Amino acid sequence: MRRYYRPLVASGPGLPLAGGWLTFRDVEEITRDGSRIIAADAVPSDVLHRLTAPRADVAGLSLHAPRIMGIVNTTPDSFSDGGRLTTTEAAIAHAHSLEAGGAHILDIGGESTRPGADFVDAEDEIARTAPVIAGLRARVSIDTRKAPVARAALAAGASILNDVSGLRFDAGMAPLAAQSGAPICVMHSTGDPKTMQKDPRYDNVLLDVYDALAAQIALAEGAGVARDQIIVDPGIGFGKTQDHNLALLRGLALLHGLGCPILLGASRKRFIGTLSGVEAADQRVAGSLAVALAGVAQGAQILRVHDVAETRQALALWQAST
Ligand code: HH2
Repeated sequence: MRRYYRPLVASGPGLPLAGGWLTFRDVEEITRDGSRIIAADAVPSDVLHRLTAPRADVAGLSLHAPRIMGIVNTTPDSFSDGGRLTTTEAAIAHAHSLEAGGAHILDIGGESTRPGADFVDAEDEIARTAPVIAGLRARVSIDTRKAPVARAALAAGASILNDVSGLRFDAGMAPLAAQSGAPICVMHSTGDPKTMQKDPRYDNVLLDVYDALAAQIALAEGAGVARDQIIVDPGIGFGKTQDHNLALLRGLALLHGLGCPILLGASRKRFIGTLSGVEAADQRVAGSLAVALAGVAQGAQILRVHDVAETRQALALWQAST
């Protein structure tokens, strides 16, 4: 039976977690039947290497400390900020304000992937995103499922690919990542945005997401993508109930066993509203910060957030006081 290894993270003496700011001495060895705690030196050496090795830089950005990815949605219908940035100028101005607030990466998206969102043609998505990217000098990622949109974004100056379908939507995405050498975020999702929230089911959400990401990493490597250029993301809210989201957050450190940096995107999402009783998405900042810090406390290297300056402040205090 397949065994999975979740490092029990700490901050004292121990082995470094992904070469970063946390350590671990013990590991939860998990099977689909149960789990037990074992010492780190009892973990198979290949897994232990993936759990401890420093991660490669992402587009020149070192991951020895948590990094902030600021969200720039050029869409009319994103769940929390849709319709605010429908001109190139407004999107560029917002991107500049996120940069000033401390964003290390700007994530530019031209198609909402919130539950129930409508499909956007590649030409429309390119028209929304490429001029914005061309107007920026920052480190930019393109949030798209479509290879033609990603290609146009790279030509306009983007250096990171962010695919919420985890390479399932467009077979051209992995070859594009391979040929361009751009790092790619492979996010876990099921179905598509129209239908993904209709009764999502898993045997064991944490282990199922781990296995699905491992399969997509293998697919990417098969297409020629270097493993150290792959970022993984559990896909909070994408084909997941509230319980699924919480199980993934609590068990997040398991994903370090994939040997790739972890990106966490929980900002302002519905479960934060549900658990806090706050309906308006732009009022969910405090809950978003709490989840972001919970992610960092499990070694997530990149936080995808709407509220960049607030996240930077929270991170600075978290780092100083732990
Ligand atoms: N979430 C959203 C979009 N892109 N990319 C990654 N890697 N991880 C995420 O969790 C993620 C993502 C959805 O959030 P948002 O962009 O705010 O909304 P919308 O899809 O409605 O534009």
